[in-house]
Amino acid sequence: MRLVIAGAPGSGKSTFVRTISEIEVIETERSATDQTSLLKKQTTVAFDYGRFTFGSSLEVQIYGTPGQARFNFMWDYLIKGAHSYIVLVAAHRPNDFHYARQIMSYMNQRVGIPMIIGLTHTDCPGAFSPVEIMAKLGYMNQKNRPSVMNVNPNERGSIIEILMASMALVVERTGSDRSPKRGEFGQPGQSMSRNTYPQPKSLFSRGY
Ligand SMILES: Nc1nc2c(ncn2[C@@H]2O[C@H](COP(=O)(O)OP(=O)(O)O)[C@@H](O)[C@H]2O)c(=O)[nH]1
Ligand SMILES: [Mg+2]
Repeated sequence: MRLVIAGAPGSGKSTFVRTISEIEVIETERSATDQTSLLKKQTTVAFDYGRFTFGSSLEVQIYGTPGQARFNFMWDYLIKGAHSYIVLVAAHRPNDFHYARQIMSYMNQRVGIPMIIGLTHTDCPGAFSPVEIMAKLGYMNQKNRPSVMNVNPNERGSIIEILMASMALVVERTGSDRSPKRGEFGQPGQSMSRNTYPQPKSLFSRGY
């Protein structure tokens, strides 16, 4: 199964991949030269790649996207090969919520695969509650919204929980569309019924 981890710079994507991967992670970090350098020295420019195996049979390939929208051609490439994705949102950075929303919209316009919102930095001072964040992300209706979970990218156990939730959604979605063959996740990217919850309007049309 191929899983994409998206989110704003500093939300925890590279840490997520590094913590869980059982192979040496392929990282494409370079010195940040724009406003991201105020947040951290290094930023991902292509993707982070890691791998995790459940039991002996299910291999999850994990691709962390670059956070900055100017690399969104990579988002496009990665998401089209994915079975599901997780958008990390730093719970203590309300200024990033709008951007997270735009990332979700970008992805949802391209694929109809399961998504989970992973709230990171929930242990940090000033962290907003899940209910507040979902409202700020535009999901007012509790019954009609994507899955949301806390995740600490520095903790393996926490990552395994969200990986399992993500796989469960893929299996559920595949099962509701047609009879899945044992061990099969269906085609990445296009598959299946589109997410039904409301999505924010379009973004990054040009030069964001
Ligand atoms: N305390 C805390 N720190 C976190 C959490 N998630 C990520 N971090 C830290 O946030 C920093 C930025 O993470 P990084 O993986 O580089 O973010 P990326 O830009 O999304 O790849 C790192 O120092 C992480 O250890 C979290 O849930 N709690
Ligand atoms: Mg990174």
